This record gives sequence, structure tokens and C-alpha cells, in this order.
Amino acid sequence: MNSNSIALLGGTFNPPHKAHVDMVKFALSTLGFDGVWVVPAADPPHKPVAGDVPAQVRLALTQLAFEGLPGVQVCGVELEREGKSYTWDTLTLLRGRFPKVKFSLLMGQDMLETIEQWYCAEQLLRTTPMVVYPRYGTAGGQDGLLKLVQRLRSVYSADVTVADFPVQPVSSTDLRLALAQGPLPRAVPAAVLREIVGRGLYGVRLDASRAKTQRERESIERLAGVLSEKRLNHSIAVMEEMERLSLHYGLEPERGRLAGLLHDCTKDETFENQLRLCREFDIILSNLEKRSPKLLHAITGAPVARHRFGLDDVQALEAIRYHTTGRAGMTLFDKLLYLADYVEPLRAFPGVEKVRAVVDDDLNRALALALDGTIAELLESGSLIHPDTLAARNDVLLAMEKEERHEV
Ligand code: DGI
Ligand code: FE
Ligand code: FE
Repeated sequence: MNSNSIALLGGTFNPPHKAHVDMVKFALSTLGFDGVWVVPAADPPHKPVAGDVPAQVRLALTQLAFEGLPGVQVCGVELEREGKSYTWDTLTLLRGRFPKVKFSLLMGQDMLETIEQWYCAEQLLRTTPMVVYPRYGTAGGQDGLLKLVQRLRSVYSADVTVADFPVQPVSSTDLRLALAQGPLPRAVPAAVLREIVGRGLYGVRLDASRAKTQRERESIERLAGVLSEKRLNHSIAVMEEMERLSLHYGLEPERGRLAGLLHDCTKDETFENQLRLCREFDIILSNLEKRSPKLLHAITGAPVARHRFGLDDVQALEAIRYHTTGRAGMTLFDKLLYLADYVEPLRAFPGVEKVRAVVDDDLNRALALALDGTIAELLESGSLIHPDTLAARNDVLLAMEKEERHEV
């Protein structure tokens, strides 16, 4: 603990989300703090904890949200005492424990707008440097923020800095609603989301309750018999991601959802069963396919979706058939399924954030990044690369070049 300039970010973290992570990253990269300590409130003074999620659980979720970020510590100090978690008490305690550290506070604009009602507000404002992140959705707006900051400076000699980093407004209420009813929110880091799903917090249940039609309900019930719990969770997450992407890119969302739900329907079959299914459906495998077991579930998934789950949407069946490798000349449906599978919010692997960042703006670029990521991983592990994977990659690069030429 030899750092001497530490920013504290308090909050309820119910649940922690990416705007919290972005605030902390900005404090470290740009505001010059040596470290950030994130402090979940045991019993927040200003409002009850929705859903009564215990402090221990919110602390664990917060740890997952910030895991692996250098310079960040999640601090359970507010769980050590009874009663309301007043920031002034926490600061006093930390200053006693770490007399050499200079503590500042990070907060969103909405919090600063209430600060004069906080416990020991005047002491807090007179002794503690604060950085406020603008949130232009709030009552005060940009003008209101500047006026407030000026007033706090002149009345309390407060040391308030406005961060040049407007935070995307994320409503925890909306997040909790999305968790309970779908679609799984992208604003929650994957590690946190997995924990929430694993523990069934916020009323999340990835089962037939996520169905919007009788058809989906029956499919989910049937899938539950052939897929592991993790794989079913993933399938439902892809269904919901497909709905989002379909609405965005102009595919009928019900078609997208069903393909997303069924895309991995044979993923948990054994190798022997995959070969049996190939024989049953008269599929002739290439040598390379026989040696790449991971590819078989896409090849067998399409006829199983058709004959066992009654899916008769030819474009959906083709998208399932090519969801693992891609192919030359991918249709919109193919691309959406490939990408929904790659970026659904439970996915956590290196490179996924880069694809998430562009998937709503540029489908081809997202696809190229995803295919490059897959190919890089295959090279890294010395795996065979299917010609369809290479064809998909080259094809999308050529399509992008063509688009660029037309732009000029
Ligand atoms: O079924 P999922 O795990 O949800 O995802 P997926 O169907 O995209 O499968 C991903 C796996 O498939 C991953 O381990 C990489 C592998 N894969 C993708 N393209 C190729 C490939 N494996 C080989 N051998 N060759 C490929 O071209
Ligand atoms: Fe798959
Ligand atoms: Fe999948």
C-alpha cells in the first residue's frame, strides 16, 4: 500500500456495470491517480437496495467486475460496520488506517447533485477532493453541473474537478429488469453476468420462461434434455442477442430468435453420435471435417433442427449449418448468427470486446474481426483451419474493400 493518491468509488453496485468500469479506467489512465478503490455500500443511506441483494453478494459481483484491472482494489470496509454506510465515516476510517494516503472521491453527476444532503456534507466538501463525471441525462444538465460546481467551490472551498468523460447513463433499474425478463444486458461485464446467472440473482432464469412463443417454449424444454445447463444458457443468450441484432439490421426477430436458440442443438452429442447423425442424414464429411470434431455440431445441427425441432426456415437452417466456420458469400442471416454466437453477453474471451464495440455499427467489420480472432486462435493451438473459415474471411475483406471504393 505505498500508493499515495487514491480515488474512491462508492456505490450500491446492484449490479456493477460497464459504466463503473469505464469511470475507473478513466481515473487511472487520465486523472493521474495511483490507484482506485471501489467501495460497495453495505447499507446505502439514500435508498433501499432493490431486491435486497446482500452486501456480500454485491461485493463479490464488484470483485468480478474489476478483476484483472491493474491499480484497482475492491474494498469491503463498509461491510465491517453496522448501520448506514456514510461516506464520511468510511473516509474517516480509511484516513485513520492509511494516514499517508491522499483520498479523493469519484462520483457521477447525479450523486454530486445530492451531496449537500449527505451526512457531514460540509466536512466532506471541505476536506475531500472530488471528481465528477458528467451525466447529461440528469435533471441539472451541463449548465446545472457547472453552476453547482462553482457554488460548491465558493461556498465550501470544495476541490471539485469535472472529468472530461461523460458517462453513458446506465440505469440499474433497467438492468435488473433486463436480467429478469430479457434480453440479457450487454452493459454488465460477462464475468458478473455469469455469476448472476449462476446464482439466479435479480430473478434471472434462463429457461422456458424466456420463451416468447409456444414454439420457443417447446424447443427450450426439448433442448433442456440434450444440452448441459451452460450450453442451454448460452443458447438462450444467443436467442436474445439474435433478437437485438435482427431488429437492428432488419431481419424478422422471431426468425432470428429461433435460429439462435437452436444453433447448438447437437453441440453436446458425442463424436460417435455426430457420425451416426451424419449417416442418418446422408452427410458426407471431408477428411478435414472428420478430424475436426468441433465442426460437426454445425453440420449435424441443421438437419436436427429441421427434423427434430421442426424448423423449416431454409435461411435459418443454412445459418445454423455455417455458424461455426462461416462461408463465402454469407447472407445477412448467416452473419447475424455468427456474430450473435460470438458476442452474446455471457461470452468472455480475449478479443470479444473489440467485436462488441463495432457490431452495431459495421456488420462486416465485426465479422472480419471475429473471423480473424477465430483464425488467430486456431493458428495458436495448431488446429486445422476449414476452407470455409478462410473463404468467409477473405470474402468479407473483399466486400469491405468494395464498400470503401464506393464511398469515395
Ligand atoms: O459452439 P460454440 O462454442 O458456441 O461456438 P462455435 O460453433 O463458433 O464453435 C467454436 C469452436 O469452433 C472454437 O473452438 C473454434 C472452432 N472452429 C471455428 N472454426 C474452425 C474451428 N475449428 C477448426 N478446427 N477449424 C475451423 O475452421
Ligand atoms: Fe456452435
Ligand atoms: Fe454457440
